Amino acid sequence: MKSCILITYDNQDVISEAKSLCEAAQYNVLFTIRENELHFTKYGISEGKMPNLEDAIEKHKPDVIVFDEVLKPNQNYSLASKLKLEILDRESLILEIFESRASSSESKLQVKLAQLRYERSRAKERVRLSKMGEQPGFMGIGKFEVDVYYNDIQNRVNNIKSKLKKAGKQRALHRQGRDRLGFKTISLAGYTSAGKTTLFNSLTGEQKEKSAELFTTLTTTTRRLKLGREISLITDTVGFISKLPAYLIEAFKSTLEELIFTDIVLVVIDSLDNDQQMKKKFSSCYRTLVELGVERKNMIFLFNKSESIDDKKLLHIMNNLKIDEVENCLDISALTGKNLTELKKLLEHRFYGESN
Ligand SMILES: Nc1nc2c(ncn2[C@@H]2O[C@H](COP(=O)(O)OP(=O)(O)O)[C@@H](O)[C@H]2O)c(=O)[nH]1
Ligand SMILES: [Mg+2]
Repeated sequence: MKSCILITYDNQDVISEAKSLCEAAQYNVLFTIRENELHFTKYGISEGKMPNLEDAIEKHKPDVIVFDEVLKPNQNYSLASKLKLEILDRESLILEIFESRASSSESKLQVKLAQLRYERSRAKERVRLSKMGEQPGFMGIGKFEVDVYYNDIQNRVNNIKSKLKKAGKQRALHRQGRDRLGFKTISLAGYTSAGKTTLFNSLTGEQKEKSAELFTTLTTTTRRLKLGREISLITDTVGFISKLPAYLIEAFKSTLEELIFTDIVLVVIDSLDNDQQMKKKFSSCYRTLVELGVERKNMIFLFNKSESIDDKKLLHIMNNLKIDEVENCLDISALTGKNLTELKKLLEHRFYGESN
């Protein structure tokens, strides 16, 4: 795992999302710098805060800086040369996450397409900087015409788009391959920082991978989960991300889609969010799942972080989200373990019925 210093906004929800994103991209956050404003022309971060940042770098020696906002090429370049470190802005961090999660040929193409679009939106500016001598040796080619570079990206975009048209046809086949081993499968969905990974670890934590050869398809985000005497597979998916720019949505959906064709989707909800936020996150998450073809009856709604929440509050949350299938939801705490045994029982019952 690599390490980073995170620069983000001074807001608990934003910080917690940004940290979860870093974790999903396999960066250990050594230190967090909180700012009210990250749109300063030169570096994104204000020049006044630069000494604090440099001190933190000196002290923590991170591999990279994660900047939780979009940076223009000149800002990225200025900051990187000033700090002598690689800078990942919010969108390139998200792209890294998608890249690491994409496994079907279609989702790999979608991620590549998004990367090229990210690149394309910066192409002209980068070439301009390189011509001005502000970004010497850009791409190791030296000075060259903006059109050549831009057209090259455009050609690659077109090429991928035509490949995607063909890949679409393979989707159905891919889905069928999901249950190749005959195990029941579960996936975790929900917003970033709702507690999916914590739940994933709590549920699977103590279980050792004994018969590794049986589970060659397992990755770091899919593990086996024992339910009674049966074994199922559980997958931690890439979470829903706030403020996802339009050009990243297809890549997001395709990386999610290949994981979501499971017998059950556990929709993890952060019970500590306020009503409005919770409703907004839940509806966009629910809508996307339905769009991807997940049926409501195959979803189990989990009100996580509920260790200090009473029944009255719980009813209020269910009302707010218009969830009335009591048999399909559970208040849990991934952190304290509250109702995790009940969750396993619920899954066991769903999969194997009374006989087990
Ligand atoms: N209070 C409380 N915090 C939790 C619980 N589950 C997760 N968290 C915290 O929520 C944050 C995000 O959790 P994480 O599992 O990374 O979320 P993910 O982005 O959905 O995978 C972490 O700081 C967790 O410690 C819980 O049940 N109760
Ligand atoms: Mg996670």
